[in-house]
Amino acid sequence: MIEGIIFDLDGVIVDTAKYHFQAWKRMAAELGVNFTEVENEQLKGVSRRGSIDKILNWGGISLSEEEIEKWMRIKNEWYLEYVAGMQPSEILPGADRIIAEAKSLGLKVSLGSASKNSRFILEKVNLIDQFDAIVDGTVVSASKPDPEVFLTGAKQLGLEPSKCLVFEDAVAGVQAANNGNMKVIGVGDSTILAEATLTFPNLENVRLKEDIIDKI
Ligand code: B16
Ligand code: MG
Repeated sequence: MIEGIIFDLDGVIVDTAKYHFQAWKRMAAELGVNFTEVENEQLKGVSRRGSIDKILNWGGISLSEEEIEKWMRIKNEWYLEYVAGMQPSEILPGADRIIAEAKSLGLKVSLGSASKNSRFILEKVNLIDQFDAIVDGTVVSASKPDPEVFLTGAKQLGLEPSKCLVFEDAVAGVQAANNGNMKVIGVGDSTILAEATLTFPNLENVRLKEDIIDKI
């Protein structure tokens, strides 16, 4: 029986990937590297450090540890400028309704995100008060597909992992949930997220109880 829900942030609750893309593209341009939307897709769910390592690798660039730290800081400053104007209207269709449905069913709700900016973003879209726990890149060190972020979420909710259900849009996130012995709802392309328990292209018309909990 499911007693808790753990939501990924980017790609499930909000589309921050487009803001990450703008900021990484700006950094890549300064470094004389072309960075494409196709490449950006591969950064979903990947940590900030993991992302810069990939971009530099694709661009054939090698930087000192100090330079890498500097560019991560600058990229994040740009990213924070872009997300500063986010509004509740940017919540992806159905995400807020599913969170509300979970709470009305008496389920606990946690965030499970790689982002170090998750609290800022949840405040911007007015959802921060809906979460019983927020587990993000500021509290965990291992990246998805390591299950640490979701196992920490289950622990903070006081639940066994097997009683938690994860919502994820990234392959590595789906694998992280499976590695943590949790059922997982893939949000996106069912062929890409084939390892998920169930997938939906988006959450717009999905009902938590009838379409998910009663079926898994
Ligand atoms: P930050 P998620 C992830 O969020 C993003 O998908 C990924 O593109 C980003 O690099 C990562 O957060 C770290 O974000 O730079 O804000 O710490 O999908 O795990 O919610
Ligand atoms: Mg995501």
